[in-house]
Amino acid sequence: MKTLRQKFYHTLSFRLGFLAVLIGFYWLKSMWAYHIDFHLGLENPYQLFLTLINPIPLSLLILGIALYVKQTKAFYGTLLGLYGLLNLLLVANAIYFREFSDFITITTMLATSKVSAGLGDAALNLFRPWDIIYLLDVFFLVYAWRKKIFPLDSRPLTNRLAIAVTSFSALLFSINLFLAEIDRPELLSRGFSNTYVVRALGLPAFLGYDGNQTYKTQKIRSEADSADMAIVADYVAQHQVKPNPDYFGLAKGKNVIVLHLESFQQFLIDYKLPIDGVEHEVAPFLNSLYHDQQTFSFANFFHQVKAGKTSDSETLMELSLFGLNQGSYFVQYGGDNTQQAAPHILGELGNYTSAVFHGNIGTFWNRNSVYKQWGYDYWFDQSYMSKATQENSFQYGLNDKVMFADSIKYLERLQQPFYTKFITVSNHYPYQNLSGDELGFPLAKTKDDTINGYFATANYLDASIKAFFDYLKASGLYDNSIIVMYGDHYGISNSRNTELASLIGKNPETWTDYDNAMLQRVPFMIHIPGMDKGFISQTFGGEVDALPTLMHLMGIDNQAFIQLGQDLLSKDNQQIVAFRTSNHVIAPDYTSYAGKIYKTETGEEITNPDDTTSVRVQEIRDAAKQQLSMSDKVQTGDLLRFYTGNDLPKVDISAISYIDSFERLIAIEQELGKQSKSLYSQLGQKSTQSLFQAPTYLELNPPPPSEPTTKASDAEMSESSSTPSD
Ligand code: GP9
Ligand code: MN
Repeated sequence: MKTLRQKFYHTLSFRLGFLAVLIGFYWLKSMWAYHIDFHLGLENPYQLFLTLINPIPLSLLILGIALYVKQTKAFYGTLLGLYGLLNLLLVANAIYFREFSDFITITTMLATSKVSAGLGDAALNLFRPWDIIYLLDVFFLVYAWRKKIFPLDSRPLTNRLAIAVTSFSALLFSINLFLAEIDRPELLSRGFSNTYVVRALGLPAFLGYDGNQTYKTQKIRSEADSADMAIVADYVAQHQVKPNPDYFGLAKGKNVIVLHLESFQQFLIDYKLPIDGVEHEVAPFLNSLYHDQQTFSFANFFHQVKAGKTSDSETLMELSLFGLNQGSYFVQYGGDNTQQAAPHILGELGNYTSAVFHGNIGTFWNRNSVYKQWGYDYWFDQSYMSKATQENSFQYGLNDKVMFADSIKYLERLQQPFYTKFITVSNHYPYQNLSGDELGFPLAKTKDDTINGYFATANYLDASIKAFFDYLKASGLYDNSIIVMYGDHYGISNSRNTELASLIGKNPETWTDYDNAMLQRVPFMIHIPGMDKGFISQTFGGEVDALPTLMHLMGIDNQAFIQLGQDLLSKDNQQIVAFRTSNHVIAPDYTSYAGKIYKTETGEEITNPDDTTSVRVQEIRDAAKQQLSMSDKVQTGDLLRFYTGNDLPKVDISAISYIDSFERLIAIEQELGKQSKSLYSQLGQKSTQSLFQAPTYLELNPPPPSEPTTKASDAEMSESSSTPSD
């Protein structure tokens, strides 16, 4: 009688047997990835069943290619090579998913050089000790090879048998596809979400599907024409809302300063981090602005980004159009498409000078090209600022205080009015980016270091914003500027939310998708110094609504522009917030998230909706879908090249250069002479750089004298004081 081990070794000694064992390994690892690393949102046992079968057909198809190779070593080499590729795809996705909650697409792969500059440390941080599981088969194979536990099979399969295996795998895949369609009709033609495809068909199928999508996108662009533009223009005309006369033009002619609050979520507003019975206010300065009468604050404002994260938020905020369903709009289209962005509109209609300040390299997210297309006159990236060192920066750029400090030199030379954007970055994943005297804000004590560090970096961001406001006031810029602030996207991804739950007074056991949805709120505040009409609005909106809101405050009616959002201060706002991810939508009455329906006010799940509810939920789902599809038409078809509804000229990118910007600013000042409206000129050629003061955390919160010394001296004091009276 053969032992089990002998049987196993015997199986391995056949080409087909060895292949079957590899498929077995791949299956096991896939199960681990599906159920531990990915969040596939399985809704029923049938979907679970699909995940159990889907790794087999395509791994058999792919590994089966090796069966056509006759020569022994070449066969094993090909087989292991293909096996390595399959596994690479699996492991890379498992790690990628941890931060992006999505799968790697063809475009992500093609764009990695553009987007991953400096990802190094962050990527390392994404590894987990249990990732060793993904290497167990490698250990086994190395062991088997060293110990020669089975002989290599030198008998090739006949072509007929190899073809039979290929055909069998194709048949299995057809069955898989058929079963998947039962669960989700039109799975591939309608492309609900990447997650749906992976959980039904597996990763290689998703990659193939995605490749086909990418090819089609290129085709869409070349096939689009002015008739498509007319459809979108019609939609926009029907959905635009009238400005609110109470607020229209309130900020007309003022400088606009946009502050991008990296990864800052709305739950941090008014939040106090409880540690050992002591509460620590995370964002005291932003909280004060939030409640200020000079600020329009929005309590129900949601980010709408997908894989393009920061770049998606910029697209939404400054084009009032969405990013893409896959990858980053900046990377794929932003450098080429005709676009009517905020800096260009204000430049043409209000003679604004525009500039972006950010402490990362200029190529990240393809910004060097995109900002030109958007008509930004200046782009002050890291090359215009301090040299990055271990102390003053991390992999995504300079610390915010350094970035603000180094920006003043250029800001004070800009002709007014100006439209400027400052992109902060210190509060960026993995939230361990501070050092030296900036350390000190208490770390939370959960099992997840990403969560633990988040509050400290957010507090640093808050302090940086305060320092910048102090500068604006001291320099005088404050009085004729408005300051727009927004959180770009979540900082804590859904996969970590149950760990976060207890810190925000929730029970991780009863955590729902509704809670995930509500955590996608980010701050949106428009601070207008000297204005007293500010309030905290409960209106539901998203980043796509920011530009119409801003334009109306600036006194520019957005009627003639292809902007998909609605002014949040208008009385006619429809308050339907489309998420870019997986058909989620939120309205004041209902929230539809991950296929479930909730009452937005209470979070109560509605499992058996009555007719009225169903009709209404369908209505908001359709509205969101339509808005996204209009955006996709514009973005992927490059439709604004056909738009004639306003006379905004196309941006002349050949007239824009981001080299020697400081010299050009000075030349403009000199040319204008007495007419120069830069702050520097207005102050009689005096620099305001020294007015920016950003005390460190330790300076702001000096530690109390250390415990033992205090006790010792207390004891001494009481001893010495008590002795005489005795
Ligand atoms: C990089 C910064 C971060 O320059 O804006 O982008 P993100 O990783 O948040 O998309
Ligand atoms: Mn970001």
